[in-house]
Amino acid sequence: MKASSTENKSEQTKQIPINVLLGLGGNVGDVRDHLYNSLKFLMASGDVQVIRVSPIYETPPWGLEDQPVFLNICVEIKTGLKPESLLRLCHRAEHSLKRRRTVKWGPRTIDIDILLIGEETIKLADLTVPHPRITERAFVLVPLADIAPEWKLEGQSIASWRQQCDDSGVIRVAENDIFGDLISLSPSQGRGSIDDELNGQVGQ
Ligand code: A4P
Ligand code: MG
Repeated sequence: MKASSTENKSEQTKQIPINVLLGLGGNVGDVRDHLYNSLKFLMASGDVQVIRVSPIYETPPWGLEDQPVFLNICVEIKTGLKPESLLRLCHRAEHSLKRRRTVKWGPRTIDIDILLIGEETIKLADLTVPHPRITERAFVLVPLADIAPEWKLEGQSIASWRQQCDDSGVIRVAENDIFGDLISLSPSQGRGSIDDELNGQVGQ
C-alpha cells in the first residue's frame, strides 16, 4: 500500500523532528526480511530517518508462551510526524507485511511498538507512550540498551533497567549489518516504489 502524498505533505509539517525509539518483533515467516522491509517502509514515507538499529535477538515468547520464538530489534528514528501519525504509519507498515490482528500477544509477521518519544508521556485511546511493560520485557530492554543506554524511563537509565531484567533465553543471533543501507540516509533517499519491492517477498 502506498501512502498518499497529500497526507504525507501535511504530516511532515506537523512537528519539529524528534528522536523516537521503536521496538520491532515477529515470529511468522522470514522475520529478518520483515524487520528489514518494515524499516524500509517507514523510510519510504519520506518522514522517517533511521538513526540506529540494534543487533537482532532471538527471544522466548513473552505473555503467550505456546508459540515460536521471536526475533526482536530496537531502532532509533528521527521523525517530524506527530505521534498519532507515526502510529498510523507503523500500522500501515505492519499491514504491508500481512500482519493480522487475531490473538493478543499471539504470532505475527511483524509488530512495531512505539517505545519512547523523547521524554513525552502520551495517554490516548489508541496510543500509550512510554509503551507499557517495557521494564518487564527482556525482548525490549536487551536490544534497547544496545542503542539507547542513556535514555531514561521512570527515572532510571535503560542500561540500568536492562541490568535488572531476566535475560534468560535472549540470544544475539546477528549484528545489524543487514540494515546497513538504511541507516543515516536522509529521509528522501529512502523513497522508492516500496509496493513493487515488497511484492512477493512476504508469505504470511
Ligand atoms: N498501542 C497503544 N500504545 C501503543 C504504542 N506505544 N505503540 C495500541 C504501538 N501500539 C500502541 O496492539 C494493540 C493496540 O495497541 C494497537 O491498536 C495500538 O493502537 P497490536 O499490535 O494490535 O496488538 P498486540 O501487539 O498483540 O498487543 P500489545 O498489547 O501491543 O502487545 P505488545 O505489548 O506489543 O506485545 N514476545 C517476544 N519474545 N517478542 C515480542 O516481540 N511481542 C508481544 C506483543 C508479546 N510477546 C512477545 C513479543
Ligand atoms: Mg504491539
